[in-house]
Amino acid sequence: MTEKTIRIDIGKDLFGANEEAATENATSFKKHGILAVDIMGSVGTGKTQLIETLCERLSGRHRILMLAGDLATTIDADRVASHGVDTVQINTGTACHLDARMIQVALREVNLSDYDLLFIENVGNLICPAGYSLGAAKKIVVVSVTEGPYMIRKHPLTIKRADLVVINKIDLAQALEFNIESLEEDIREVDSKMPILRVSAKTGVGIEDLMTTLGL
Ligand SMILES: Nc1nc2c(ncn2[C@@H]2O[C@H](COP(=O)(O)OP(=O)(O)OP(=O)(O)O)[C@@H](O)[C@H]2O)c(=O)[nH]1
Ligand SMILES: [Mg+2]
Repeated sequence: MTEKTIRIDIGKDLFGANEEAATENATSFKKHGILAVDIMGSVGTGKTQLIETLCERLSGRHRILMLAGDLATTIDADRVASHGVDTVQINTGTACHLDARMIQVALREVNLSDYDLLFIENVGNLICPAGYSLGAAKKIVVVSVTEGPYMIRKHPLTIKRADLVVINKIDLAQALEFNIESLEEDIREVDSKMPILRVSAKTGVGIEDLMTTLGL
């Protein structure tokens, strides 16, 4: 009897298939003139609030669609829809991230010619979404001053994959005695060239800079 061991690199296959779908998405967004922005970050850092504030400022100028990634609810999609923005909810069930195929399924019934700006709110955590490209032209990581001082050092991979890091809730920094400079140093330690913006999605501070950085 001969015994043969075949090593299957599931990670490579899974990520390879996702990369293919992500490339298809990117091609489709480009063809339709859509800027797609993937917004990642831990639970409660203000991803939805940031999208709401951006939509308030941009809905007169841009035709916006929002895809909300959430395990179980439509809460975030409903919040954004209350600003008159079209939304599609993706409930991932047990999956801790969106992937490129989920985006394809979610957009199946959507006429992409109706939009030029797509905000994708990824599932709230700083770990899983980093491994899965969605085909978005910009990946933003939202961190905030309420998560404690070590979140960058503990999650360098997500930061490495980002195009921009937004430090949100700066209106609370003083009350929490939060050292923003030290957080920015941690980000630069991971990527010395990473663009960083200080923002309060609640008060609107820094939102104009964010729009400029995104070319909106
Ligand atoms: N003070 C202050 N509160 C904020 C700011 N941004 C968001 N919040 C509040 O923080 C809480 C969480 O905000 P969300 O926008 O729901 O956070 P999220 O990242 O979308 O959360 P999940 O979707 O659950 O991962 C809400 O109560 C917001 O009102 C900010 O800039 N300043
Ligand atoms: Mg949210």
